Amino acid sequence: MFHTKLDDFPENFLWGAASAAYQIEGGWKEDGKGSSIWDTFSKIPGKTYKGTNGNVAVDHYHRYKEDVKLMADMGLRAYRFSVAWSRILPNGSGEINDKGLQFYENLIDELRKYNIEPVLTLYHWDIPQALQDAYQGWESRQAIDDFNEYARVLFKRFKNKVKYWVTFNEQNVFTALGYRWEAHPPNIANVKKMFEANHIINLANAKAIQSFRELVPNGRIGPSFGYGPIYPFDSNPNHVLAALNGEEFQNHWWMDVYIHGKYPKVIWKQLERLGVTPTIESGDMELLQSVKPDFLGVNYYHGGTVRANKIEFPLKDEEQQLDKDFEATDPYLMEPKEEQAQSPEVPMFTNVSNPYLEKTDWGWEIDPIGMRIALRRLQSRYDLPMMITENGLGAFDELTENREIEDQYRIDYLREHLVEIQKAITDGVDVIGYCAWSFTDLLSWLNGYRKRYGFVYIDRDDENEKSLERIPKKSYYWYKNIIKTNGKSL
Ligand code: BGP
Repeated sequence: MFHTKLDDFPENFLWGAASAAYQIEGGWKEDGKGSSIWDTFSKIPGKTYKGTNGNVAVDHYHRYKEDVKLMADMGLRAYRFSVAWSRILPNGSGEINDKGLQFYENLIDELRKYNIEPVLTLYHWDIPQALQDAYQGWESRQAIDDFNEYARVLFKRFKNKVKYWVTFNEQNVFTALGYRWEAHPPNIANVKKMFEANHIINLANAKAIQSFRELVPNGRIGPSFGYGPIYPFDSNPNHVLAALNGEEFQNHWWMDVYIHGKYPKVIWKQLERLGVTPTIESGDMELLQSVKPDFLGVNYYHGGTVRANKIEFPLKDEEQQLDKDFEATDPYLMEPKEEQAQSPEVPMFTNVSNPYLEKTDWGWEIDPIGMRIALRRLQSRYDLPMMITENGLGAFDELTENREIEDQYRIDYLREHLVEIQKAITDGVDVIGYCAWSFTDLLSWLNGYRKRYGFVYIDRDDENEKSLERIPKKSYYWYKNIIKTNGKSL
């Protein structure tokens, strides 16, 4: 703290909540929807927790009016959701499915009826299976044109109804988990393919923003990046250098392209040494440099702590446990595993647990101050307005005998993060909104229905759809009051 009195949240601050199509909608084959890569991947035995999938999810497809009414009663000012590409273009390109468009139009109209600002995400990880089958999805440059075609359909239809648009959700996460760790579709472990696909997605992002400028001149568009600040394990300059490497590799590698249209040099050279740089064709860099987002979407859950690589700088005894804790718990491990790195080089950094931080039931570090650090770093490097497009706590929630949820732990988590956002605003950071993850409970990609994030409990579990009843949790009423007082009651 270097100031004692905090600024108020801006008057028009977008107090919101977020979701993604595959995680809430269900209706996976309804009204002409095609399959997405998640519809297929989740059916591969052993890939998701207890084989859970989004066939029914929390049935938002049929219950969106009830869900929006709950948002309205809460006073929500913004709702971030994603569109399932395979509802709009069941084959990925070509024939448009009007019923799919109509569903989103109905949802948007319902939101606007209650003055809830829609924040529309174009891509939250679910490319149509037809495009994966036809040309390996994001491995082919054809996906740039097909994504653009899909985006243009939505821009044209909703340009007068939606102001805020998100292009790609957590490109860093879905490329790493999908192409490197075989943990998401398309279920590949190949670093070279990861960087190739990633470059193609960068081009798709830029091309869609070009179309946006043409078709939605008054709208705002940006990517949502899964950002976590990287800390050095301690002040040993070797560890500080490792943290710099980590920040460049895990964050700037993506964000510098979004904002400046170029790849950071240090990482580019390292990838060259490893033989995994993406193929750059003529015109690529010009396309990347021709656009700039209007805002940065920031998904913040936690950062990471790193030390110099273990090969040149062996762990001290007291560091062994931190190392083990990390390996055991973090699902977003990005450091090359020896067998998968395909690298003769020593790693640029090694991830370790942070001894100062508590963890969630799923081993994610809880680091509210990291939110302020994230916002500060992003403001000073990129200088764009920011919207927190995700932040929240995944926990086991238990229904009491009175059918209530006493999720004080979630309230504490959200409150602490919001206080740090308020401090960042006081520091001088431009934050335009906050979308908690998530509005209702929903399907966690790999962790089933028992990892709950919502303000609203859904009566279902991993084995059974049960009643799908919506039950507002204690945190629902807490957030309602925060919104009503524009954050003054934090
Ligand atoms: C983000 C995703 C969300 C959501 C969240 C929580 O990475 O954008 O879709 O799932 O993480 O993750 P999990 O469901 O793994 O707990």
